[in-house]
Amino acid sequence: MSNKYSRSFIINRVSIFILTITLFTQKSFGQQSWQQNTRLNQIGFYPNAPKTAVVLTGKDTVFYIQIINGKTVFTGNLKKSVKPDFVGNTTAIADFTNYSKPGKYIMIVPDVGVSYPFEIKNSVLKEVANASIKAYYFMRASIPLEEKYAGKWARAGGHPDTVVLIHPSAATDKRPAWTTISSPRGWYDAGDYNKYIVNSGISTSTLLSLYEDFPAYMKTVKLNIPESGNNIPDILNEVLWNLRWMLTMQDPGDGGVYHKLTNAIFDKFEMPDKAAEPRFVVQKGTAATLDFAAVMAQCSRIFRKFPKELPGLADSCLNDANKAWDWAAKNPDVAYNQDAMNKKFSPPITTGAYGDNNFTDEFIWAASELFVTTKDPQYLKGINLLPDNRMPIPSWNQVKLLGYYTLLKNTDSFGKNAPGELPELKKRLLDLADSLVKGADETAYQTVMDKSKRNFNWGSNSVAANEGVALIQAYKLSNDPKYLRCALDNLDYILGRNGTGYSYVTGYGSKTPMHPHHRPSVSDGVVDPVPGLLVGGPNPGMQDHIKVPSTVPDEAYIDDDRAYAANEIAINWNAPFAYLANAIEALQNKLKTVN
Ligand code: 9MR
Repeated sequence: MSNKYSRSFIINRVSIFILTITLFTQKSFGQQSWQQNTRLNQIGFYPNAPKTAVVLTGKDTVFYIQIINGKTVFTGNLKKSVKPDFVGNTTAIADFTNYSKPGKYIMIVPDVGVSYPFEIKNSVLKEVANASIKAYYFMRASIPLEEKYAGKWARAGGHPDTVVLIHPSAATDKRPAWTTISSPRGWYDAGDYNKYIVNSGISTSTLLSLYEDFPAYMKTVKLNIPESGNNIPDILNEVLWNLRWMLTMQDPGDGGVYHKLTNAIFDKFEMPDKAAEPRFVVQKGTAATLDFAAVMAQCSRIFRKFPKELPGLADSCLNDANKAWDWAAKNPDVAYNQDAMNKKFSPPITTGAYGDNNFTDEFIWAASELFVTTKDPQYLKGINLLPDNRMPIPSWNQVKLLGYYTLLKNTDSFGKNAPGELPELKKRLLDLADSLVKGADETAYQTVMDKSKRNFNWGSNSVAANEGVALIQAYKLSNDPKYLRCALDNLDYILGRNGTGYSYVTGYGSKTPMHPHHRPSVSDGVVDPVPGLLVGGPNPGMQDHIKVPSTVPDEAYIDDDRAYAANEIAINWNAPFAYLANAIEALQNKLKTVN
């Protein structure tokens, strides 16, 4: 070692020592701001995959990766972001991809900040990925959550839903108003205790697609739920809880599907077993019926592989999917318009509307699932697969791409019935992925998500997750690792590399939501919220009238249990997050940039 080298080495070590002392003595009064200046995935990184942190500084300085309470193992130079954030400030990017040794670390930027601790190891996101699916167990209606599965979040069962009233809007001769049906099980939708078919549709399907896309990996995911060990993969066991409820939402008289099972007004903030408001099924609608058809068609092909464990289920799912499809063909334009319904029928229903009045995308999705399951080209007859050139990232009211994903990953099985539009569909999906990827590396947080302020609306975190899912689909079609890496960037966004410095998943990360708008988390007397739940995230809309600290798009977030427009949780947000986190775990070896 030359003298010069050893001198700078010693100075370097001393300055890091002083900085570490300063940082730790600041802990009690200044920790937050030190750590707020560095934004990274608060859980960690795969050894040979990209590793990026973002530093809120205009300075051109160095950064160090240090073993917790140990030596510096990596020194790098910060690089200014090409574009500014939504406020107008550039950030500084710390790229430590080339450091790959497993361990527990912090990042230090002299005079600027120190990061939360993070880990480098294989399968580093396994626990959070598991938790994102286990979250559905915690959302179960009609069953007590036992301590051996739920730990400190054990609770009594709520909403048995064995006596559910037919709302006057849903009355038929065979099922008159105020008679009752039984419609137990299912997942609560969100912070509220209602069960909505439209939102259940996309959520259930996204989890089923996770299984279909990564069957070998998903068989290894053990969730410790009551059905575990029954020879059915746990993700499917969990889906079955909701599927069995969805099946009860179809009117056997005509095949139409009730839009939702709901109270007239939202329950109070109380535990599920305390809630005693009457429950109704309300008006049937085209969106609910087609979403039901799509999910049941998908279920049919998946559960057909479990004839011993689930005898007859695949057939009845397909049968019910067909009945729903026929109803929708006869009733192609029945919107759920809650205001209009309330003018005609009583009691008025004021819970979540999930109203939609364009069903082009629902027809495409249901037809695609039915075609893929049956290979019968009749379903696609009369369906224009390319009604326009828009490629909206999926959400509860935009499901066209769910149909495209399904068609594109099953092309090998179509034979002579392959739809002529397939090459164009593939091109559009890859073009979409290219448009997402383009310029992501120029942004302040190095993510697809912070390319556009339009991403920051109600449930913005699900936009980040659903962009990730679209990128994984593109990766599966093309094998191009750039899509996979950008999907990982959006996962890093969710887990801390973002405009607020929150890891938006309850219980996973150092700075996480403690007060989600989620009735059990607020009412159970347990300090920690129910784990594994993705909150909605930044949304300057403030539809809940709770003032967020900043209306800058990616900062418009508050950890307040009244803030349902920014801090609620929901099954349709957790599902793409579960898809993304588990897909990245399954594909971690494909993220390699270092050998
Ligand atoms: O996620 C839904 C969002 O897209 C809508 O803009 C919003 C208002 O209609 O409703 C959101 O969904 C909520 C639903 O209506 C009721 N359960 C909680 C859902 C998440 O906030």
